[in-house]
Amino acid sequence: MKAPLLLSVLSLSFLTTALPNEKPNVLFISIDDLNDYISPLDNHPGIQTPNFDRLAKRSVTFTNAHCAAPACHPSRVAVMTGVHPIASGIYRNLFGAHGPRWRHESPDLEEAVVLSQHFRNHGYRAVGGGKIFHTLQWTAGDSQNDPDAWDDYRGDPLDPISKDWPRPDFDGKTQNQGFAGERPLKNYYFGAAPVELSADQGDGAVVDWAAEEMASHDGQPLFLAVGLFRPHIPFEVPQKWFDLYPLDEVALPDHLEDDLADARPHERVHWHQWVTDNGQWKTLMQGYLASISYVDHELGRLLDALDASPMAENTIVVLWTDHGFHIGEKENWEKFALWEQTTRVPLFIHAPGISKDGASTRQPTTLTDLYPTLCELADLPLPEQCTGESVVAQLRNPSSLTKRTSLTSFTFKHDSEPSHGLSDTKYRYIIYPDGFEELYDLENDRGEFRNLAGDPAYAEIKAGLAAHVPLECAPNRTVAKDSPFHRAKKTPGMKAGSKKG
Ligand SMILES: [Ca+2]
Repeated sequence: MKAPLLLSVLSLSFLTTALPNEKPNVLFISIDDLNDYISPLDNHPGIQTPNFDRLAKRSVTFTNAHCAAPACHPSRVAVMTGVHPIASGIYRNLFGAHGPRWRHESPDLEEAVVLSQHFRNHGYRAVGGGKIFHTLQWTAGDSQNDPDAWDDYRGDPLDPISKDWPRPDFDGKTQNQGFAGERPLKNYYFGAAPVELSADQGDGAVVDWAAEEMASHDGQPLFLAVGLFRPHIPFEVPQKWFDLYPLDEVALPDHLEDDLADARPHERVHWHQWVTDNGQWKTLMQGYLASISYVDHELGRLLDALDASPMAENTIVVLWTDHGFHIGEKENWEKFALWEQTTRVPLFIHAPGISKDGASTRQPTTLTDLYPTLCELADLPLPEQCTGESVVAQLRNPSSLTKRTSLTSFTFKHDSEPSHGLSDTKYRYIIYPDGFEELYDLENDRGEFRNLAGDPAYAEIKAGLAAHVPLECAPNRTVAKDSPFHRAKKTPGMKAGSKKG
């Protein structure tokens, strides 16, 4: 899957012409659990994301981009190492780490060069802040970050976000008070509520830190990674973002009674049951939309800071999110599935003098393509470990065709082998280890309601997509308890090393 060397060399000579004697900086923005509701993509009814529109105007929008795995940890390791889960075996979340335990979970990753380290190895200063590798607001110190891959990291690199986020006052209520049945997760972590955030809290604090890094840019090329945590649960942002979405105007996603009758069940049916039993669907949608507008605001502040900095003209800007998100689509919540709603991610790339800004491309891409893309744009060699392909051709000419499909892989809880989901420009194909298949026509069935896999009229289309399913995959990895980065300490709501979350 690697880009042909000759092509890279040719492209790079072009780049050198565009940017004489000066390495481009990289502003690498990661957002957690943000799906395609934003205005440049699906434009969910009523959504207010003016800064994503602003970013879309100054970059190429990849409208058919997919995560490599539909969960935080495996998606992020795949982006930061350039190694797809089918090569590493990291398909699921693995909790209870304090450092890059993934190096010991997968023998294929032990010596992997992290993206930021690769830039350091070639003259860059690499700094990070917020959630880049996996961590959570409520699992202090449970982090898979690699502190050695950065010149500097904001705060504690092995606890990069938990201290930033205050919780609302629930006035002594228990998690189940006033609700039927047990709320998923504990202490309102699966919930929506306004919270007061001061300037030095939440994602705003990470943006402030990044703004200072950009303002003090001294000429050494900079790789700046900024990880924003909302709209990840809990949907807790200031009241003014909730006010944008009055509850009686909140639109639920299109949904279909018995939608799962022709699909394979997922892991979160009981979450949807709790939501509908307690009348919380609109409330949670409101909280998610409010959290999206909050993070849109922080994105705007980040772009303002870039534009006011010495880096304004010579900076590659990449924005990606680690997977899609369900707010009840297919009776699912969050992620952990292989439908397009779960795997499709916002992806925007601006490369000075290269990208056809304001355009979009429907060509499929997987987030493991980011590492080789950034290498090509910055004229760095491509590490042997990388499994993706550069998308610089689509940056130059967004209608430029590829023969590839996207590839997202995941091991479901009760399976021992991975399942795969693939997209071309029109169809979505999913295959599970038991041979069950799903095929959706995304042009005519955006909600993935009608599984066409058994329809003879689509046999050829299905076979064409099935031909891209990998024949061999790394085995599913589990927690490496003998790793020096393993920690046994339990965190609220999570058992160390559990597969939950
Ligand atoms: Ca995530």
